[in-house]
Amino acid sequence: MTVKKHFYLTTPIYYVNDVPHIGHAYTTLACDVLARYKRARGFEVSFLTGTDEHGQKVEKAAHAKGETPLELADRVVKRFQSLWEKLNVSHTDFIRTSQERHKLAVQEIFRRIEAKGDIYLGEYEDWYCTPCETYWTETNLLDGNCPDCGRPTEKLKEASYFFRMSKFQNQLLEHIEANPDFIQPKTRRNEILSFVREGLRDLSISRTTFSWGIPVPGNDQHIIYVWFDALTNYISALGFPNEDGDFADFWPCDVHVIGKDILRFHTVYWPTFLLAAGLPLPKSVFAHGWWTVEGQKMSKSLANVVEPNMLVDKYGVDAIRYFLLREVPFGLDGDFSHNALVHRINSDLANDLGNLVSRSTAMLSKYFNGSLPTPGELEEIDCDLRDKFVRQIDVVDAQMEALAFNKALQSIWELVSAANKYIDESAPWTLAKDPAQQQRLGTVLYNLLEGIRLIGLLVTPFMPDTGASIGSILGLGPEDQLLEEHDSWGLLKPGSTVAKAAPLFPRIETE
Ligand code: ME8
Repeated sequence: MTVKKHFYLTTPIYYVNDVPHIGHAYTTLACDVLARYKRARGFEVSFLTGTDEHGQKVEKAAHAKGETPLELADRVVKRFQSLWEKLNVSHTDFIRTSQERHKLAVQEIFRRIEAKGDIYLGEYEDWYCTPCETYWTETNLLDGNCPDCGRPTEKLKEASYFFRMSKFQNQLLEHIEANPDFIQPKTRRNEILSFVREGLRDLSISRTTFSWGIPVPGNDQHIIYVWFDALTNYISALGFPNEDGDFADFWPCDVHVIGKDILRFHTVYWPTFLLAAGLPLPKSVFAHGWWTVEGQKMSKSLANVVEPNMLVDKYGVDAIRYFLLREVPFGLDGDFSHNALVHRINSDLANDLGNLVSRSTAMLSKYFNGSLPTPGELEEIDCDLRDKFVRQIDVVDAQMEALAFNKALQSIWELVSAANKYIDESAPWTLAKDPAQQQRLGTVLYNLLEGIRLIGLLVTPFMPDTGASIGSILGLGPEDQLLEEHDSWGLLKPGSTVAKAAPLFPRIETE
C-alpha cells in the first residue's frame, strides 16, 4: 500500500460583518486552484476556509440590528458558503470560530502558553481601532487616527492578559532567516524581517470590554483577543488538542494563503504563539496583493464593491476564475475592470482555447467521422509540438509549486498557441483534399487532439467545468484525468470516439 502525500492549505477566515466580494473570492479561488492541482498530482489535500465571528465589531453590528451576534453570524455565513459553492470551491472543511471544537482548541493553546509562564496578567493602555480590532501606540497614529484605515481610535485602559511575545523575537528571527520560503513573496519577507528586528513588544491578548468571544480559561471576565482566537482556527479544524488523526497528518500546514493586509498577524503573532505552545510552525505563508476596482479602492461608501455572484451570473464561473488568476501576478496588486475581463474572455478563452477545441473536433468529425485515427510516423513539426508539450508540463509544475498562477496560465496558453499554429502550418484542409495524404491527416489530427487532452488536464484546476467538458468531448473517464498519471504524450486511444464540441466560451459582445 502506498502512503498518500499530504498537503494542507488555508484561506483566512473571513469576518462576518462584511459581505463577500472579489477580494475574498480571489484568495479562496487561488487556494482552490492550488488544492485541485495538488490533488491532480496525487496528494491528499486538506483545504480549510471559514469565518471569523467573534469580537466587538460583530457584537456592535448585531446589537444595532437587534440580533444576537450568533444570529448575525448564522445569516452572513450562508452568503460565504453559497458563494463558495457557486464558485466551485473544493474546500474540505469550513470552520466557524463560534463552534465548540474551536473554543476547545483556543482555550487549550492559551492554557499551554500560560502553563509555561508566557502569559501574565497586567494592565493595558493604548489606542484602539475597533473596525480593525487593533491596538496602536501613540506614535503609530496618523493625526490621532488608525494608520491602517484612517478611522478614529479610542484610548483604552483595562486589565489584560499579556503574551510574552518579546521573548520569542530572536527565535522567530532565526526561523525566518533559516527558512527563506517561510514568508513569501520576498518583499513581504523583508518587510517582516525589519519589523521583527525593530523589536517585539508583549501583546495584550484579552479584553474586558465586550463579551462575544471565547473566555480566558479560569477567568471569564476576560475574552480572548480576536486574533489569538482567529489564528488558532488553523489547528482547531485539524482536531487539536487531539494531536493524532488529522493534526498528525496535516500539521504543519504547507501554506497559509492570505492578503498582504494580515501579514503581520500570520508571520509574527501566529508563529510566536506556536513557538510558545511548543507546536511546529507552518511551512509557509504567502501574502498576495490587493485588488482595486476600476482604479479605486473598493469601499461600501463608493458603492463599487464587486459582487462575485453577479459576475458569475453574467460571465460564467470559469471565466471569472480564469480572469482573477490570469490578470495579476500572484503577490502583486491588481485592478479589476470590466473591459479587461471582457477582453480576456474574448481573446484568451473564446478565441484561443475555444476555437482550438471547436475547429479540431469539427475537422475530426468531418474527415474521420469523429473516430480518432492511429498516428503514423512523426515528422519534425510533430516532434516539435510533442516536445514542447512535454517540456512545458514541467515548467507549469514549477510555476504551480511557486504559486505563480498567472505564469502557469501563460505557459498553458503558449501550448494553446502552439497547437493553433500547428493547425495553420500543417493545414489539414489541404491534406484532406489528397487521398494519398490520408494517413498524414490522421497523424496531424491525432496530435492535435492529444495536445487538447493535455491542455484540458492542465486547465482543470483553474477551470474545472471547462476541463470536464474537454474530458467528456474526448470520451475520457475521471480515471483518465489525473494529471500525475496521465501527463505523458500519446495516451489517447486510436479508435475512440471524439464528440464535436459546442463552443466552450461564447464571445461577449461589447457596445
Ligand atoms: O482579515 N484584494 O478577515 P477579512 C485582495 N478575519 N484581497 C482581499 C481584498 C482586496 N481588495 N479584500 C479582502 C480578516 N481580501 C480576518 C482574518 S485569519 C486567521 C483572520 C481578502 O474578512 C484577503 O485575503 O477582512 C484578506 O487578507 C482577507 O480577504 C481579509 O478578510
